[in-house]
Amino acid sequence: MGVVNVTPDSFSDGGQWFDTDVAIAHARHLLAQGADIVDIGGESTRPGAAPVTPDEERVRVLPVVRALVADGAVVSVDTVNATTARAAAEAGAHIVNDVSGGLADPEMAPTLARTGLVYVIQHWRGSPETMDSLATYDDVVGEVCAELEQRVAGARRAGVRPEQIVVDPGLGFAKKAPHNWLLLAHLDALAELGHPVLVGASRKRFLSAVVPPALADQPLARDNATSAISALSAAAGAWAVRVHEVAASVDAVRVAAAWQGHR
Ligand code: PMM
Repeated sequence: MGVVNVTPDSFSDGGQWFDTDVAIAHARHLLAQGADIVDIGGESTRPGAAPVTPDEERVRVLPVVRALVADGAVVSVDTVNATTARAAAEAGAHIVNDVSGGLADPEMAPTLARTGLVYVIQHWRGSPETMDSLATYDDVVGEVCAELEQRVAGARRAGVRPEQIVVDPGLGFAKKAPHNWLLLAHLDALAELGHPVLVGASRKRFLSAVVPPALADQPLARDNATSAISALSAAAGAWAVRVHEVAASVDAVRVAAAWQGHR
């Protein structure tokens, strides 16, 4: 899953793809590099990012979604807003990627039940403003699994079918570095929830621990580490990895598949 942030202020690629035509060209580039899905987002979830109204979010993402759907691409929309999810479905999108797992907008799950799209339920706590203060766990793997199970149960009560649901541990969302590593090392526990697992580690701050110290503050310097995580996630059975730099992760996932195929 290749990331296209149509935002002026994402932490990892702030502003690079904000123009509609540039965003469409970037998504096409990621698909040409081997992405199976492109994930189009119009709102940065970085703490302190300027809030975006759902109206503005739709102005940003819908033209990009329409162009890529017309190309025949599999399109995901990264949104916490049900109105944007519904408009994206009408524009032909295939997946709604909700980093709040339905907590931000009570209309999200009913909307997904009606549209029937694939629904990525990500774990988070609080909101982008408060999540850092909520990153306290006795047993991060057990608590994230239990909280995701609650989100999934809520979606099911609203009528979402089990085969629509993908779960995501939400690396960096109310998680400190050790929490992210523990969740990665226990992806099998997430898989036991019975849904495909999406992993979004790309360029996140916790990866700065494994890059040379002089590059620690540069998100783009985390791409090699990201592709290593892609290989390990694929080997652990993940359904998809959400990444900014697609080419290396495509190779990494293929390496994992070849490796597993020879066991
Ligand atoms: N991370 C970000 C945004 N959306 N969606 C899912 N499903 N999982 C993630 O880990 C995730 C996400 C934040 O990263 P970005 O601002 O670079 O897109």
